[in-house]
Amino acid sequence: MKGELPMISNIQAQGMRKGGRLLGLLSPFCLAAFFLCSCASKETGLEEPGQSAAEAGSYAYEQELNIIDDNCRNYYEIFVRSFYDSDGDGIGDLNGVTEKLDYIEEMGFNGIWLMPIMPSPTYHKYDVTDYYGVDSQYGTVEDFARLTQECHSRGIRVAIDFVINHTSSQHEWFRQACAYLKELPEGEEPDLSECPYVGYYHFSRENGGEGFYRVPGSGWYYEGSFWSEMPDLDLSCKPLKQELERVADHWLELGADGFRMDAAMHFEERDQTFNEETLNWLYTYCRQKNPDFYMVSEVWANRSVIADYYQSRTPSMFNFDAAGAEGQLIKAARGNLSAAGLTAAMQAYQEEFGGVYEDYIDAPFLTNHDMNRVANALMNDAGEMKMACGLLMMMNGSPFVYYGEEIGMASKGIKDESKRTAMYWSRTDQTGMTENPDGAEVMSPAFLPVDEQLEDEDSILNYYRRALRLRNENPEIARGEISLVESLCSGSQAAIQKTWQGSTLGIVYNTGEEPVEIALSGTGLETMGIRGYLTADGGEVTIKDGRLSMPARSICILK
Ligand SMILES: [Ca+2]
Ligand SMILES: [Ca+2]
Repeated sequence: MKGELPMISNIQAQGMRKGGRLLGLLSPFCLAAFFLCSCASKETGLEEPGQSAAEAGSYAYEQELNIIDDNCRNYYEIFVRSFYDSDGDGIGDLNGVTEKLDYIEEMGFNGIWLMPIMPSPTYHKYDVTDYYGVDSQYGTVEDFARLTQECHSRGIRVAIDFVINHTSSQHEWFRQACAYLKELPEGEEPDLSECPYVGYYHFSRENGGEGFYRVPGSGWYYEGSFWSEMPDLDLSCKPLKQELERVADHWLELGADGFRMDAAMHFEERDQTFNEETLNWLYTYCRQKNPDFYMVSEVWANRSVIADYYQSRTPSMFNFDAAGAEGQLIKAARGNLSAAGLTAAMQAYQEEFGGVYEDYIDAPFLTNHDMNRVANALMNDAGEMKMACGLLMMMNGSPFVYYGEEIGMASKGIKDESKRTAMYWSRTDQTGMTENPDGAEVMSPAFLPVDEQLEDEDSILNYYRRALRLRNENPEIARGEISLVESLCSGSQAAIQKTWQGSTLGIVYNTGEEPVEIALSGTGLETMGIRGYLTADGGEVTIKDGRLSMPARSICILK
């Protein structure tokens, strides 16, 4: 494919980039310039800013990696079905994930979240029929054990989706409970010693209204708050909790390092304290088995409710305030929220989440499997899409990247299937490419597949890689205490400092469409030098006489 792409000059490339698209922008000259530069800087050991214009797009600030082995990680969310197919049946599988670990590692991720892998009748598998197995479409528990082993040897931790608000209506527990209730004579109470599974769910003789369904052929009802085929579990039931502890043991023994807790605010619809206690119970249990155990929970709610859930004293809640087309990060990327507004939000998260639970680890993200993709929200504007990535990667905690966002995949319409389409690896090599979920609407991609973006220094993918690299070079980004540099926070400019273990760095933002020059004198940043930067147009950030020159849509790390 490389040979077929046109040779284009930097000037042409710059012009085309302004059009917002990245198709066919491979420039061997650019690549050569990049490698020459980084070699030169390594040899001299100097971090010399100010390359000539001919080297625009080059990057001479690469630092040593400094990856801390804790639970602040760079997570990659994988829908296994659509990721990589190892055996040619068109369905992605665990061995496919194992095969792509080089890719994941080289991107700079050191954690993966696997969407549900347990046996299930649905394509998304958010309704489990066996908590101890792996769905045969995805492989076996042995495949999972091999995957975690391979991950661990690369310093990657594995979180799995743990779906305990409900099971599948096909789960043996539910089937046995329904069969028992059907046979129960009118007026008689269920005997849990005869059928303990009746206690696992919310059965009642009363129709609870919306979200309740009749057990066919009986006078009993059950709660199914999401769907009739997803009966809700009763997580106050002691035998069920003991069973779920055995399930946790099972997955920890197979090498899982953490759980992503699905639907945590729905455990009991009107009892937040119960939900927090339930998270705390499972987390405490797993922590006893593995002191490094991680938990991140889905509480799809506003900032103050998310803050409340940190009362569970479990590590992470997904930051839904920052996420999605109307979340703080994407809004800031497209200019609907000022950079100053975003840094103020960052400080608010620190105060509000940290104020409830000191050891919280924020879990920011742009999109997930339930949301339209970044490309939709930003109308395929590559510059804004890179900006969104850069803003995410400067956040505290553990950022989560939904597979395919690093190449600017799009989703069409509102159907969930369309948000979960096949990872676009290549247009010439179909190896490992999966089929799309049935019913997915697919549109032709606006950006190149992985193999071609890897070759293009200015691709969205390489922007992600550089942004992840900055996190892996600078542990202060994930862990530092934030303080605003108030005098530089105005409109599309903002600056903060982050301090961790006595080490401070500055982060300066220009989210605007114009280059800016920022005077650092008197801000506390004036003694720092450029440590690294991200620019949407491939331009450079430079410092001269205490003035920082930043291209449009750029972020600079000072230290
Ligand atoms: Ca397969
Ligand atoms: Ca529930």
